[in-house]
Amino acid sequence: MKSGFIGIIGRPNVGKSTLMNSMLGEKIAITSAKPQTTLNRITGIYTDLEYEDGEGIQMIFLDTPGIHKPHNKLGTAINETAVNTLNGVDVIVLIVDGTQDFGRGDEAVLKLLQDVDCPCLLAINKTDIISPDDYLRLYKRYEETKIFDDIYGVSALKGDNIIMLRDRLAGYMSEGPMYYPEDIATNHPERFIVSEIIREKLMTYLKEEVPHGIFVEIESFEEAEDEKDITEIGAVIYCEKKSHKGIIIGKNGNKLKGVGKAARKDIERLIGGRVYLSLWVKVKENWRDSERIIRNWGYKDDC
Ligand SMILES: Nc1nc2c(ncn2[C@@H]2O[C@H](COP(=O)(O)OP(=O)(O)OP(=O)(O)O)[C@@H](O)[C@H]2O)c(=O)[nH]1
Ligand SMILES: [Mg+2]
Repeated sequence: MKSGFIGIIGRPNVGKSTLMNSMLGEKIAITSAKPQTTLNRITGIYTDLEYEDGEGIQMIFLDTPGIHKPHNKLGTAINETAVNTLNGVDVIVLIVDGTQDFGRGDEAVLKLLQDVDCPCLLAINKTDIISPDDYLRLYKRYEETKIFDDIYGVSALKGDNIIMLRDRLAGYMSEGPMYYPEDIATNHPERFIVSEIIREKLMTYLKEEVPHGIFVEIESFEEAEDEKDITEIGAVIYCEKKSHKGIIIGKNGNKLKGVGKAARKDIERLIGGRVYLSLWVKVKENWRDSERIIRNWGYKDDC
């Protein structure tokens, strides 16, 4: 059996989570059009027991928060999570957004990679919406750094070149144990994935500052006892300001109802059964600057 760990690294919103989901062929990590959607290291497990005439392979992808200039303690903590992932993996994939020119943020990420001694591949993402000229310009800029074993143009959204990239990554796996059972695609508890699904809908449906100050806590999770039964889930949405609470709930509670409905559909797909979802909204002022809350809520990477 071959196995190993792959770190997925890059600036916010470049498509890291979309890329991981695409390589897994399954949605594990939440995604949205807003930066800083991913706040934890998200594990995605790809197992193929038929690989190389039955030798088998298990690739463990680690999707990370976007590396950025932090403005609060949460930002500092999630940056650390991403940077810590550079160590202890077998190979790193740096993802860049092909629609964006090379800038200082990219320079900072390259600097981090220069100090890492594991192999790196580059994926220039969003090729479905970039011109060949822009692609070539970025390709040359990154090629001259000599950091990357190879550079791929991919579209995580459309699936272009994704299997090719995954096959190439498989080459970096080495003789090793099967870390997880073959039928699991992530090691995160169901409760965590459920809270992420709710956060994804809030990221999608809310504007500006509001979605970034949100944390979702699952308060109760009563699993259905049989197929006819319904799973009952209660979740609290914490936001940073009283005014945000009103925005989240919306006129006549319509916003929250919409979020609940969209989240419920995805949760039902995840657990394969009917779900009753109750959502409450509470205010915890400036929690993104509270060391204690960030640690308690699991955003501090202690590895
Ligand atoms: N057109 C296009 N859009 C893409 C592609 N890949 C991702 N996106 C979009 O880019 C946005 C960001 O995608 P995410 O996967 O959430 O990006 P991320 O790098 O994980 O972002 P953070 O977790 O915030 O760091 C979403 O709106 C995606 O649909 C792609 O190949 N083409
Ligand atoms: Mg992400």
